[in-house]
Amino acid sequence: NRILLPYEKRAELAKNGIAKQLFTIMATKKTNLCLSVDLTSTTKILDLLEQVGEHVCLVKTHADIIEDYTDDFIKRIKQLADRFNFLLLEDRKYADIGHTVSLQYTKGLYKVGDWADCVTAHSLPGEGILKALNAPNGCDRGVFLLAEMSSEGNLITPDYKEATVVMASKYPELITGFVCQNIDTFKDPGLIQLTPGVQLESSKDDLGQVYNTPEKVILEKGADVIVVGRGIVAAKSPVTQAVLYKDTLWKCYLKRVSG
Ligand code: 5BU
Repeated sequence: NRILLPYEKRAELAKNGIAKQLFTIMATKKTNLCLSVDLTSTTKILDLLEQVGEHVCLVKTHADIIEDYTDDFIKRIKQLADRFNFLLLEDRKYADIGHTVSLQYTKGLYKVGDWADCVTAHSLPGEGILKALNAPNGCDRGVFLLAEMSSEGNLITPDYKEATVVMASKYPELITGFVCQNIDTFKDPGLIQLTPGVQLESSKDDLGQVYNTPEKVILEKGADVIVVGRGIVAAKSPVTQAVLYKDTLWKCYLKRVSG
């Protein structure tokens, strides 16, 4: 059972370079917290990461919500990633034909392929999307495929989810893992389950987001890396809250691997 293995063991089983790095970072820094830094100002993002960088394994961005995006911002966030040893996930949820996705990934304002260690993508368009997201000149890059979503009433079916996992299995060197909500989604211990929709209390927002607790997502639902956005960024003291999430999530992980 993949969820009983410690991250350092799973690092050895990972076929994608980014999955290997992420498992290793989690084991070294003792954190499985991914901060979803859903803020719209570059100074706010950089200030927050300056303070919480040491507590996270992964920082998830939505580059297209930033009001004052520049290449200098990318230079700085990369410096923070190096300094604090975390990876960058651009949550772009690509969903077009391969040719368009290839342009979206490498061109335009954001040039995501230049800086993001990994990205999210829908399996909906078929395999062409994975061929389009191949690493630029030999860098380590990864893709988290969406197998499930956290939002109420989403249209993903069990068949779609299964077909997504089969598609991923043809690209072992590219796939970092799945964005999903449930333990039965996949078996391969070398892949990472990234789970959003997490807060300290079960709840919902008013636009369909559904939140489960750390205990539930880690111990029952198989989450390996846990995505927290507003639970941290909208708190009165984001830093205190980040530490609280980090400690809570890590305790659940330790309980899980100790059987
Ligand atoms: P929140 O503030 O913790 O609700 O933020 C969750 C983040 O995860 C947000 O950036 C979403 O775009 C992202 N997300 C999600 O909430 N649910 C999903 O199924 C996927 C991504 Br895929």
